[in-house]
Amino acid sequence: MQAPMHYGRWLPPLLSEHGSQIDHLIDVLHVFMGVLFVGWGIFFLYCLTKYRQRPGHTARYEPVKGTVSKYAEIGVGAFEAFLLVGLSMPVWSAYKNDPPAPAERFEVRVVAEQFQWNFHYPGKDGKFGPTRADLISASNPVGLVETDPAASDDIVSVNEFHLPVGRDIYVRLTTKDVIHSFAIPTMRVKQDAIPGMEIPIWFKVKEDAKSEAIRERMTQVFPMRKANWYRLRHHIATQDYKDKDGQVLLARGQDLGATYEAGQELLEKLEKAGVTELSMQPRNPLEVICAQLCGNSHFKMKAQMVTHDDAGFAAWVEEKSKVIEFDDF
Ligand SMILES: [Cu+2]
Repeated sequence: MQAPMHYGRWLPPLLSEHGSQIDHLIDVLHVFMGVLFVGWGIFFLYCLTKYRQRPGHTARYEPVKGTVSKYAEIGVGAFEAFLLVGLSMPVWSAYKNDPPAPAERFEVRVVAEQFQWNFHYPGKDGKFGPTRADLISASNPVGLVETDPAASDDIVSVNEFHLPVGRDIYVRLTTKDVIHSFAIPTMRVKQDAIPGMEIPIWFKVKEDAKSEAIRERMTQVFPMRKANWYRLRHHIATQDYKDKDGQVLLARGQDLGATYEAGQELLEKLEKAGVTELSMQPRNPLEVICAQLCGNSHFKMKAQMVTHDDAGFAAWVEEKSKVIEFDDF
């Protein structure tokens, strides 16, 4: 049994190989900004009281010639230069100058649109079928040329991003309409998607970060008085909850229902049946979000991310490739 995991109050769990240096940078920046905020705040309050208007005091209009503030400014400037040149640039260059080799990486095309994420996989042959803008439709969201042999086993998945763990993932990112931003908080991945451009971004999901394992590690026990539908609507039960006659009210793997009313009703029943706490886990702990305010439904531009081991991923590819072939006939 691995240690429990939760989103916490600071950064979300880190599930990619490259992310620890980025986290370190974020930590250092926050501490520095905190020091500046408190320091300047104290100075501001000091000035407000010391130089407030009162009888017998007149304002002077020449600039102040204080040495303390001059050295403080120089110190802040120097430290900011260090943050940029000493910390940020090395992290950035280590990451950005070293894309995984074409022979080793696993490529996925990601096409953003208002308001969904389309994922295009090459399928079992490892070759992407060609795409054309004029073929784009509701049933063919990336405009795949379905008659092309390379396209026959391609997989197009809408709002579901399946990936193998422990492999170099190389995302080729573009968008059909406006600028979006491809963001996976748990992977420390964020990249703008620009119309007319294909921008690569790469990362590696940690070996132990399979969706299933993460879900188990995120199991949480909620006391009944803290349970409500809004809080738990994306959670599933980890065990059966029964009433006094032994009838199952909430089965293992199920959620509290699709609506607030249904959920609250179920919670009342559970409470009446003597349930005092609920053991729940997120249905899907990983997601892709859009980090660019891209229109009125930006908030729901989300994809579920599902991470598999190699065998699980191969099984998914097998299953999905079949569906496409079936559709073609
Ligand atoms: Cu968007």
